[in-house]
Amino acid sequence: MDLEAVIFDLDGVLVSTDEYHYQAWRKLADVHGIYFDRIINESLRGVSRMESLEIVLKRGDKTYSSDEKQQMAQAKNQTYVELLSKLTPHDILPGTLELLDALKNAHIKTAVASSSKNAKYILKKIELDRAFDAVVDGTMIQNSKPDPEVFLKAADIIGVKPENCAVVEDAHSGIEGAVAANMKAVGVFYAKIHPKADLQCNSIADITIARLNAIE
Ligand code: B16
Ligand code: MG
Repeated sequence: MDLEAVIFDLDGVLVSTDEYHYQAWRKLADVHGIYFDRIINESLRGVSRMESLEIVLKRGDKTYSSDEKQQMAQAKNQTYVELLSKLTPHDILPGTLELLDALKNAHIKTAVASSSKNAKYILKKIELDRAFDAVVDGTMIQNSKPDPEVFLKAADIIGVKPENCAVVEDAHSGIEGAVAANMKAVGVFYAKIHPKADLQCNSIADITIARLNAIE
């Protein structure tokens, strides 16, 4: 590919906030007597807060009003934000700073494309809030992954054609979204095995510019 930009997912790619999402959903589910485990949690990756709640509630046997659902989503977010307050730059996943430096030296643009409404807070906590050419978060989109909107918006802001962008994702929904945006998809962690991933890496530490450029 002719690589001009790399668009990064946030939760689970740059920082392990995915574990905090799990803990916060787990607490909410326990309070309401709903079964929840790490396998169900996997299906929430990249999915918006309200859509995630609907998936969690499917395991329960009660129906809730939309006001009750709003309160539940708020309670989950409160737990999550409390956990986020502990974040420091030490939580940046290994290899991230090195890759960002290499991309900057090669004049390749960078962006964050996250479904999270907390993305800017997280980036501030880990002191990466000035590290990217653009940040598109859950407050700026109508449709979350697997919709391509978040990636297309990021590409538009940095002025790079979708086909010249590589997306780094840990979510199956994110790989689907990247492919739908006509971008190259790099799967890490849980998305490594996604059949549509153009490049499969264990983590961000395995990504090099040479490997990205070698994508067909
Ligand atoms: P919030 P990403 C996504 O972030 C998470 O993967 C997903 O689990 C979460 O539900 C979603 O953000 C919304 O997050 O409740 O903080 O707005 O992976 O797209 O960076
Ligand atoms: Mg993610």
